[in-house]
Amino acid sequence: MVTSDSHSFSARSPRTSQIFGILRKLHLLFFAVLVLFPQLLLAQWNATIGAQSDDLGRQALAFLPNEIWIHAGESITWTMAVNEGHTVTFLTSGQIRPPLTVECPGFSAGSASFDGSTCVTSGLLFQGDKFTVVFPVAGNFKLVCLVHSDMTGTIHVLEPSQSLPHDQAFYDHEAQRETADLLRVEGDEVVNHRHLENSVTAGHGEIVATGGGSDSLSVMRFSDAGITVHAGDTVEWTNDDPTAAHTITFGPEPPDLVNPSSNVTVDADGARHSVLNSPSDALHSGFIEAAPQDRTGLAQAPSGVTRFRVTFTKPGIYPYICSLHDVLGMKGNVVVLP
Ligand SMILES: [Cu+2]
Repeated sequence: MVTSDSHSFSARSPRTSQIFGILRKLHLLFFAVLVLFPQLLLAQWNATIGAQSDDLGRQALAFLPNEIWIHAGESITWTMAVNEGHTVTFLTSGQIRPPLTVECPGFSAGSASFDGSTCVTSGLLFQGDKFTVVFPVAGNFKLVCLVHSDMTGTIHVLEPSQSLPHDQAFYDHEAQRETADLLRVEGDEVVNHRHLENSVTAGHGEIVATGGGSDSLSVMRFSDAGITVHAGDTVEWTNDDPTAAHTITFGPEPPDLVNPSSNVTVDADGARHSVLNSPSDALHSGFIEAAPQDRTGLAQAPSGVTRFRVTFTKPGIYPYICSLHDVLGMKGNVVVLP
């Protein structure tokens, strides 16, 4: 082969040699450019936000996957796959987590750059939205969603001289595996395991840990969405989700979703309680949710208000919704017989 190549080179016309000479120079120039501007070799990575069942009731609140290794200067594009809203947020080390309405403060549209010195967040993203973050410097950065506290991840940004453990195909497969794990079907409906006769489970969920952070699953459904009782009975709703808030809302949604309407009182055991006399009456539970996770070094959080009771005095059909998740189909009726 060597002999043959040498022969063919020596046999070229001056014009052919000239072309080959230019190509060799371009070849060298190409490598010189890559040495001087290594970002031209940089990869663009992709990940997904959220997964959901066909009926929208099971929501995987997760970055899929939630741990990615990349090189400094590279970027990751997250694509939203679900109807539930999420954010892509990188806070600075030690930063107090801001309310969603305050954003980071401020938010970036479409893309941002994060080096650990200034927080970065997307706005509230919905199905089909994309958000790209460039990571110019090496470091290990925590990724969070400002809406869901147990939806976190880690981006490991390595120096270009270090090798990366995985390729995009691995992350695509990992995202599929985590999605299947979170959405695995244990029955379509929320299981009602209350001891009281007239009880409804108002959503349930679980938190799943990975090496990169936490994923969570929320089932956005009422367990017995057509419960039948008699006039004078009391129905009790309990939120079994470790992280998601829900509401029980009769009539129009009030402007303030967090707090209960003025016709709600508090029972001795801390559960909220009200009386409905007509299907046309308005009533709002406020957020029914578990207490946040306690942590050493932080003030103990008060117990969560996880229960709401309504006493029905008159027969009728009383439709209600979760004002946060009715768009996902979280609705029910209480049928009150005489
Ligand atoms: Cu809800």
